[in-house]
Amino acid sequence: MTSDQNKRADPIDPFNRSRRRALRRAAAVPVAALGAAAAQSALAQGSAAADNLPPAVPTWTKQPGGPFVTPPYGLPSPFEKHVVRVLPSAPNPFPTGSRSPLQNLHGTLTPNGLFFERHHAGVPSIDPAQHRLMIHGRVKRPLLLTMDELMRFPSVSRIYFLECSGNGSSQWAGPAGRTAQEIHGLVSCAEWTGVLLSTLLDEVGLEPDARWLLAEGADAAAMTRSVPIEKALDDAMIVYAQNGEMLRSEQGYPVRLFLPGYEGNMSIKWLRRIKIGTAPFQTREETSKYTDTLPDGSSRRFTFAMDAKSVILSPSGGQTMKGRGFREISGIAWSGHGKIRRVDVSTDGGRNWRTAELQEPVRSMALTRFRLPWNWDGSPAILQSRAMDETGYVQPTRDRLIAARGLNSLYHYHAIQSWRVTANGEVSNVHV
Ligand SMILES: Nc1nc2c(c(=O)[nH]1)N[C@H]1C(S)=C(S)[C@@H](COP(=O)(O)O)O[C@H]1N2
Ligand SMILES: [Mo]
Repeated sequence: MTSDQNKRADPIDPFNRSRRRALRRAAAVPVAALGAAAAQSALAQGSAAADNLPPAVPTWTKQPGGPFVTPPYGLPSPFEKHVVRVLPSAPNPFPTGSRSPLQNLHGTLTPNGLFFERHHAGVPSIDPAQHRLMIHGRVKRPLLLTMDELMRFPSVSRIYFLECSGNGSSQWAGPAGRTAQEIHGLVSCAEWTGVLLSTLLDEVGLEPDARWLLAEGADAAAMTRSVPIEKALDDAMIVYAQNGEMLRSEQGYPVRLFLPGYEGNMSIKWLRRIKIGTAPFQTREETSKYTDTLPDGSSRRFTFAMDAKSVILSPSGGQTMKGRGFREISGIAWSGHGKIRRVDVSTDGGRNWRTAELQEPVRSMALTRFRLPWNWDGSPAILQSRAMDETGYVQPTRDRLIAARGLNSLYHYHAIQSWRVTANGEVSNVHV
């Protein structure tokens, strides 16, 4: 087991010192020798690629690139074919969602083609010209908006994560799932563009007794949820674009509700109706679904904001670390209550912790990238990350989460994730 305590006892930062040593060693090896070694290993693997390694000029430099017939809508490099969303591991004749390949992503934004999906009745195909958004109920001037009309209102663009409250739910029962994608891939992050809901509510004029609103989707699930008026008037958005382009069909084209920080199911896709009322509407999704049964049998309801969570993505489950020495431990943290204030990382199963660096700018209710250099000495390790948000809330251990919530819950699992590293570098999902 690596001991971070020993490392801390060293007056000189052990990471910098050993890194300098590693760099000196690397510099001492002639470049040509490195090339020859790499070429030899490529040959040993039966590859004909030796001619493409330095100092040789690779084939792709010797001739012009392909003619300019890139598809009108660009695609990732064919060498990145493996980076795709996956369906849940249990076979399902009617798939209900797909997961983001978190461990293959960089930085904090999720490309639209890799954004996770969760559908209750499939993806409807909606002609924007025939779509309307109705706002009615306890208002002075009800509205029926075309997409063109909606897009004439002043717009905002903001970066937020979206997480399904069922993310990680398989972990309640035990260490199920292999990769970060399989276990935690129901979270993604994007720049959302649309109209603040408060702008539209200003337009319709709320009656003094307006307290809640109902949001309804135009899919076959007619998904409905109640939203408190405070959130609606605060940062709720009526979103039509994501990462610079119109919403993808699977994200709610042509328009969705977006409630920053709140559990994903409240951000109603394919939004067709907002009804203003005086009390919650008690829809199926907030009575039977999306509630958590506590140890005393009572139900936790209207949870709204997702609690602080983090997960190490590099290295993470299913990966194999190639060789000891320096690497970066890196992952994502987020909180539905605001900004991430700090992420601590342990390499010894939670005995010792070091504070990771947070990628700037740290945004409220957005994925936040954390990074920490690690000199892996080749011994077995248990990697963990622990997020703290600006309210002071600390991501709980699995034991603490279960002590507070019991084991009857399906949703809202956000305990510290542990990855076991074996001496041969294999990384797997464990509960400690
Ligand atoms: N109309 C409608 N809205 C919906 C859903 C749905 O099935 N129908 N699924 C909800 C759930 S459970 C989640 S987690 C998010 C997922 O959004 P995404 O598919 O854009 O990731 O949308 C929510 N909004
Ligand atoms: Mo969800």
